[in-house]
Amino acid sequence: MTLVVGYWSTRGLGETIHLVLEYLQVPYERKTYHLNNYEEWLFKDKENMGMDFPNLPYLIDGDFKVAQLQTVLKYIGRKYGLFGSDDSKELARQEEIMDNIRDLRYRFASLVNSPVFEEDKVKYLAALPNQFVISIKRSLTQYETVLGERKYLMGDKLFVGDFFMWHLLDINECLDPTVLDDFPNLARFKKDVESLPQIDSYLKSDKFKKFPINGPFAKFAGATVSREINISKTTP
Ligand SMILES: N[C@@H](CCC(=O)N[C@@H](CS)C(=O)NCC(=O)O)C(=O)O
Repeated sequence: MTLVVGYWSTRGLGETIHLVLEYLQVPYERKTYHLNNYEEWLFKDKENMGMDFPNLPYLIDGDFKVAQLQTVLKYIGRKYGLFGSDDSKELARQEEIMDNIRDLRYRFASLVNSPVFEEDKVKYLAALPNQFVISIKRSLTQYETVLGERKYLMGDKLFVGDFFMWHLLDINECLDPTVLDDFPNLARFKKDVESLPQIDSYLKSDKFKKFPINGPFAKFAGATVSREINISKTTP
């Protein structure tokens, strides 16, 4: 059964799911909602797909439909051996990493949508101790330490969180190509993930689009739309 991943025509939150499925070489299709025709999602599929909590990204696996990035990644991970453990402490470590990366992803989203983007970008990229709310670098320091001698975030074995982290690092490098300069372990980790044969060929293929990363209202790497977006509209 071919899986279906639904998402906007941006890298956004959908890309990590693509990366995991490309690594696994699991057949999947993309249902891409183009921002120029956002009504297809908002006023058609969202209401009619029979999902309990319709959102983007979503995954369809046969008659099972589910949304929420973390949930989708864990579902795929459990199904194909890239998430989960019989050891509740190891499982909690996997969950902790996933939740933490999600927080960092939201921090990136807050930055790129900030009305004072340039000002906030300076704080985001500063490694000052009093910038914990907004700075990415202090959080990257934690990952640098966790990686230490480990090849991947949980050790020698890949898990879905590694792909989530790769994507987070990649979009931050798009924002500032020097962001990993002080983090040799993270830079090595990023290269290791992109050197996996399946990921290497995916990143070189036409399927992978580095940009746009964000929606049309973002101040950085946002999608270009050729028409007005009026999301207050309530009827098709
Ligand atoms: N917590 C959700 C957030 C999903 C979300 O905000 N999706 C945005 C795109 S990044 C969207 O446009 N959703 C479509 C909708 O709200 O109908 C997740 O992690 O999947």
